[in-house]
Amino acid sequence: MKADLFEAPDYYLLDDLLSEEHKLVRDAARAWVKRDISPIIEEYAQKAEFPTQIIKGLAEIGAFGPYIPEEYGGAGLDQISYGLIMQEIERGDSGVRSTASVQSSLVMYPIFAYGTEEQRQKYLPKLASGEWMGCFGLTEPNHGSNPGGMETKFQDKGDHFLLNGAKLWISNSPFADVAVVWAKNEEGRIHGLIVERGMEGFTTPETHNKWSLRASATGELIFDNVKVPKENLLPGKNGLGAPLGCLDSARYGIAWGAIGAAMDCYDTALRYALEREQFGKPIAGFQLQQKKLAEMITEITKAQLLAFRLGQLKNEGRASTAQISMAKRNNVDMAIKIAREARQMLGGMGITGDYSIMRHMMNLESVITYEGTHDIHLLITGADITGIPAFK
Ligand code: TGC
Ligand code: FAD
Repeated sequence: MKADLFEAPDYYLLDDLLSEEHKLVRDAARAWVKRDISPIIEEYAQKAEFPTQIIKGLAEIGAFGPYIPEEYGGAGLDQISYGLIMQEIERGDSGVRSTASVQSSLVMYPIFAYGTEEQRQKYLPKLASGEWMGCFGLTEPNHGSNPGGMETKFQDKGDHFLLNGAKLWISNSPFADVAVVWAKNEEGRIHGLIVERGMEGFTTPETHNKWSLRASATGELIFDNVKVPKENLLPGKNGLGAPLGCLDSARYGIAWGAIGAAMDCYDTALRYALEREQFGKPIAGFQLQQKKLAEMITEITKAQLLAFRLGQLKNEGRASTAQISMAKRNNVDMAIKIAREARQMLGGMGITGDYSIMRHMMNLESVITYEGTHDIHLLITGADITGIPAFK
C-alpha cells in the first residue's frame, strides 16, 4: 500500500453547510482512517481477516452508536455526523464500515428503539465501547430479498423460548458476542431476540472464499434448540416492519459510506493521471481521461448533495424509507461505476494492492447487494411513486 495522500474532493463547497461539530467529527474520523486503517487494510483484505485491533479506535471516533444518546454510551450526535463518520470509514474500506454499520444501526438501534430499559442498560454501553460486538440475523439460505418468508422460529416453553433455524451472510457473526435475531413465533409473527455467544446449540461458522469485503468477517448463525431467556425478547415492535426499520438506518449510513469509497477512487485516479506519462505527457492531459475524471467529480458532487439533504430530513424525522432507498441505490451505483473507471485509469497498476481501487471495486459488489439489492431498491422507488408494489 502506498502512502495515504488522500485529499477529499469538495467541488460545491459543501463544507460551508457543515457545523463546527460536523467538521470536528469528520476530521477525527478522517485522521484515524489515515493513521490506523490505510497502513494495514490491504494486508488484512489479502489474507481475508478482520483486523480486531481496530475495534477500540472505531469506538473512540464514535462509530459505534453515533446517534445513540450519551446516557447509553453512544456519541449523541446528529444524523449528518453519523453519515460523515460512515463516509470516512468507507473511504478506508467498506468492510470496516460494515462492522460499524451493523454494530450501530442493526444491533444498538433495535435494542435502543425496541428494547426494555434493562436491555438498554445491559447491552448498549458495552456495544458502544466495543467491549461487546454484535451481529444482525435477518437473511436466511432460502430468504434474502424476501425476509418475510423466514423459516427461523421460536416456541414458548413457559420459562424460556426455544429457537431453531439458520441465518446466512451475517456480517460480524464469527466473532460477535451478541446477535439480534429475527424469528417467527408460533403464530407466524416476526420478533427480535437477543442471542448471546455461549448459549447451548448456538454456533457461528465463518463463510470463506469471498472476493469481496475480505477484511470483514461474514458467517452463519445456526440455532439448534437454543434456549433463549424470555427477557431477551425485544418487546417494543414486532412484524417485518421491526427489522426493516433498522435497515432504514443502516441504508442511510451506506448512502454516505459509498461516497467515501468513490472519493478515494477519484482522488487516487486523479493523482495517478497527473503523474503518469504516456506519449510524452501526463495521461490527465488526454480528453478521454478528463472525461472520466470530470464525470466522476460530477457524480460524487450529486451524491454528496443527495446525502446531505437526506441527512437534514433524517434530523427532522422526515426521511421516508423510499427516500433512503433512492440514496442507497444511487450512491452505491455511483461508487461502483467510479471504481471501475478509476481502475482502468491506472492501467495494469490498477489491479494491484499497491492502490486501493480494486479493493473498493470488489467491496462495492457486496454493498450493492446487501441491505437490499440494487433492483429491490428500484422496486421500492417504483412502489412509492406508483402506489403499486411489484415485488411479487
Ligand atoms: P411489505 O409488505 O412491503 O412490508 C411489510 C411490513 O413492513 C412495513 N415496512 C416498514 N416498516 C418500517 N420501516 C421500513 N423500512 C419498512 N418497509 C416496510 C410495511 O409497512 C409492512 O407493515 P404492516 O404493518 O403492513 O405489516 O413487505 P414485503 O414482504 O413485500 O417486502 C418488501 C421489501 C422487498 C421491500 C423488503 O422485504 C425488503 O426491503 N427486502 C430487502 C431485504 C434486505 O434489505 N435485507 C437486508 C438484510 S441485513 C443486511 O444486509 C446487512 S449488511 C451488513 C452491513 O450493513 O454492512
Ligand atoms: P436473492 O434475494 O436471492 O436475489 C437474487 C437476485 O434476484 C438479485 O439480483 C435480486 O435483486 C433479484 N430479485 C429478488 N427478488 C426480486 C424481485 N421481487 N424482483 C426482481 N428481482 C428480484 N444479511 C443479514 O441479515 N445480516 C448481515 O449482516 C448481512 N451481511 C451481509 C454481508 C455480505 C458480504 C453479503 C454479501 C450479504 C449480507 N447479508 C446480510 C445478506 C444480504 O442482505 C442479502 O444477500 C441480500 O438481501 C440479497 O439476498 P440474496 O443474496 O438471498 O439474493
